[in-house]
Amino acid sequence: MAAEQTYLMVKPDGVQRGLCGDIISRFEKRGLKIVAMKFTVIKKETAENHYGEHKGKGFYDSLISYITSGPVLAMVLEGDNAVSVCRNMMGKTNPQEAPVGTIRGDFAMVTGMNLIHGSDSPESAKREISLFFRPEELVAYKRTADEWIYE
Ligand code: D4T
Repeated sequence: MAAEQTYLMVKPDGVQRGLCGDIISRFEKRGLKIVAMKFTVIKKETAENHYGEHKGKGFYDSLISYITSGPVLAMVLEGDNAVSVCRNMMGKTNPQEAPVGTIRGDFAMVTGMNLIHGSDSPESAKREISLFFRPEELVAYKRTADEWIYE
């Protein structure tokens, strides 16, 4: 098992709808390991940094006001190929195209309220983790269940 870390975030709609528990539970049950977690309201400048690649697009302003509109649950999860495993569990950006069984496919209806963010590559994960967490906030520990999750 090559441990990879990814950045996940339950967005303000997920928090307001009381879906944090359901979402965390899916990742835990799958076998992802929780390394860090933080409940916070994102500052505008952090949001602009996080979504910098979308600056200038038609949905950019509403994206920034949505993501800063209330608390989010930010987390770092670890596991074998964690980035792609978590992206597959989230489903497509447009929830109407996300298969049933994925988080967006089960709980969301439109792209502008798609519940969850997940890093799209290991490089993005590193950048996003350092944007939202200080190094000492990532907790290193041995999880005994790993013996029953990985061969
Ligand atoms: P995030 O980054 O939030 O996990 O979403 P994705 O990785 O799945 O998708 P993305 O980067 O392409 O989009 C970021 C964010 O912008 C919103 N969005 C996107 C939107 O409101 N309208 C749009 O047309 C697109 C493409 C949703 C997610």
